[in-house]
Amino acid sequence: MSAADSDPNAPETDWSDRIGVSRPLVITAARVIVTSPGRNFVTLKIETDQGVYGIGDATLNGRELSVVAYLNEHICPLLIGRDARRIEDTWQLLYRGAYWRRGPVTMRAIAAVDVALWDIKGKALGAPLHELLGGKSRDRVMVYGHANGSDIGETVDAVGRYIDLGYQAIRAQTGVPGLVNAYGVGRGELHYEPADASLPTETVWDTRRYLAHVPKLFERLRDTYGPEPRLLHDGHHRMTPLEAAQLGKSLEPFDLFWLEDVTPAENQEAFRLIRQHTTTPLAVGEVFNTIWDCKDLIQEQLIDYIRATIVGAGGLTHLRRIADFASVWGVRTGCHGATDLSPVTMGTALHFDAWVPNFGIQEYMRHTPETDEVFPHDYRFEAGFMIPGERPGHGVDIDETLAARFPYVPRQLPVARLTDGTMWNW
Ligand code: CS2
Ligand code: MG
Repeated sequence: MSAADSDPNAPETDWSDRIGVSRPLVITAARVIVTSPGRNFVTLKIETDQGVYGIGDATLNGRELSVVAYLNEHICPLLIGRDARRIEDTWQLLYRGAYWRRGPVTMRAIAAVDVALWDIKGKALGAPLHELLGGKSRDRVMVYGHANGSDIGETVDAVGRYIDLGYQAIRAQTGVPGLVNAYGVGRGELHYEPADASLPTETVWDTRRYLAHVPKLFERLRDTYGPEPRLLHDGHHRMTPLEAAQLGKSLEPFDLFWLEDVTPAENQEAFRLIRQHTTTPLAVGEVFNTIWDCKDLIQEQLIDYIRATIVGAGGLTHLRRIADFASVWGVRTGCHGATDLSPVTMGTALHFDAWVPNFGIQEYMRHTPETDEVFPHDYRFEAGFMIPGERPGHGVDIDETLAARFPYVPRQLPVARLTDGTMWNW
């Protein structure tokens, strides 16, 4: 939904004739806005003495308030008086200055600052971010949607609905016989929200049943829709390296676009074993927050797609570094784009996706209508692709009056135990 769609009278703020970057843009305020239009989002708004402001996403699903505290207590005071033009220097200050480097909380706080400063730079120059990055490498960005069902039949039908919506790439997840709630099987058609309770919901997992069942789903999908659709699947960290290798091998006949998060990737070496056994393309990285999490995976070509995101990996400044590093070894981008990443991240990611030469695909889980109202934007979906905006900056705003109507709601992600009670990976 574009800003004009949400409010046809929305002022087209043309900053280019007002500011430029020939003079300092002094940061006068840095405020954290928490809103929950259907799910929690954390947004940082940075204001400057020239009137131009920028916003960044700092949402960490299930741990939102930890980033709020990190920003309010340790970052925002540092920013006041700084020159907003100095994006790189600010990034280096917040990364090296933390001493306790890396981690999801720190890097999301840095990402929020980084994206807000890029937004300011774009507005000051009157340029959309893809122009600041080096211009477009493509006019539209291929995306994939999430189809799921409680059983194979339902999932096959859901994939058909996504094909009818124009998607050329679809992630398919299905219930597993004997398991009450398998990963990725949502409630309702479009808006799958895993953070479903104020304390973690306990789920039960059985990899053996899962490994026996998933190939049947993709066999049915290929029998039904043929070789054309790009099919994806998310293992969501559930397997041991050998189990992951078994799944990759069993899915080879069905020509997946990628198999994601097959095993917890703290152990980057695990992917050497998996790679020895299967040619199914591998994607990993939505939980990564710096290049150090994926350096070995990339330079040893153990993966095919890197899923690190704008909000998760320190913003545009760091994600650009990861993408350039990945391009040296032929690894493509495949940014995470779940509903728990705000439209600010989606808007910024689409500028990145339009520019990045080693683009792979962009995940696109639609936000709810109330979320789109709180975050007016100028990107749009069109027949399986997203069209990035042309407004200065990342093109996403926040309606603070509307945001205030949706107070924070405590929510946490589920946890998973094996059938014998062993705590496992959700
Ligand atoms: C999933 C995510 O979209 C994906 O690939 O792994 O939806 C993930 O479950 C959520 O982002 C967790 O908050
Ligand atoms: Mg995933």
